Amino acid sequence: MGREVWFSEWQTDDVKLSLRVKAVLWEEKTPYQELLVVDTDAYGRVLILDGAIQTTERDEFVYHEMIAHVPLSIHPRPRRVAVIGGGDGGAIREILKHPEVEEAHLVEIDERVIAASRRFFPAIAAGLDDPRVTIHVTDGIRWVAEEARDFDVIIVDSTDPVGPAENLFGEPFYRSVAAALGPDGILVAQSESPLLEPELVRRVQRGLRAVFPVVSLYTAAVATYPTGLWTFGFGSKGPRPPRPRPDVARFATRYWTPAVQEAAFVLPPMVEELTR
Ligand code: AG3
Repeated sequence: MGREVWFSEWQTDDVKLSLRVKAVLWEEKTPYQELLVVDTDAYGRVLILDGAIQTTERDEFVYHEMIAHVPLSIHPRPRRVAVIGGGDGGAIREILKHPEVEEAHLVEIDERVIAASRRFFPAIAAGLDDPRVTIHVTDGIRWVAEEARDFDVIIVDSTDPVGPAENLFGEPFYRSVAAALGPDGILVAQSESPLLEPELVRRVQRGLRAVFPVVSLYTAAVATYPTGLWTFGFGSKGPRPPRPRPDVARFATRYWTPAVQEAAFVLPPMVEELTR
């Protein structure tokens, strides 16, 4: 019998998600984290950082479409957009579908994530060479505080709130993001599973409320993330969710549509209570 190799993400001490591995494509200890790329039958190629699944070929579109199109379709004219984290390039690829976008900045602390994505996930990294894109390999907290001004949309596509991303989940960072946004500016930040991390979801909502006049939350179903139900915090200086503006461009998507977006802001009580 052939040998079976499995990758398991320990989602909690008591729960793991295991994928049978066809091949280990890359393994590296970067200055910031353990980076692993495996190929699987179930989800295609999978990018894993410090043991946590970030991106799979089969379901990445859900998360990347929802983190990008929601703020970009609500902002009246998103010309300057930044992604904090998101070194795989998936959010950038979606942002570039909006013809209003003139500049898309990727601010990734770990250059090795970008390199691995270019090499093993060319379809996800595809947008990174677009002339509208500028890549900044630096600490997102420092970049937002010192270099970012007059952005229309800032997207926080971070890892879990442990390790390098820890300080991306809190009021001080959101304050600094607000200062880097123009008058109609919108911040969207991935905010983890409401079933597994209710206190984190609450903390993000509280932090956003302390800074932004318009605050909300929406969900999406991401198969390979813990519990499958994922949240995104939404903070805005003016534009209100959930509706996309009527003139939003048409482009191909597999999860996001204007109707899905509106529905994504309708919250089950167990999620709604985390926004109060
Ligand atoms: N960033 C969110 C990943 C969180 C997943 N957590 C986990 N598997 N424990 C994804 C980056 C994709 N651009």
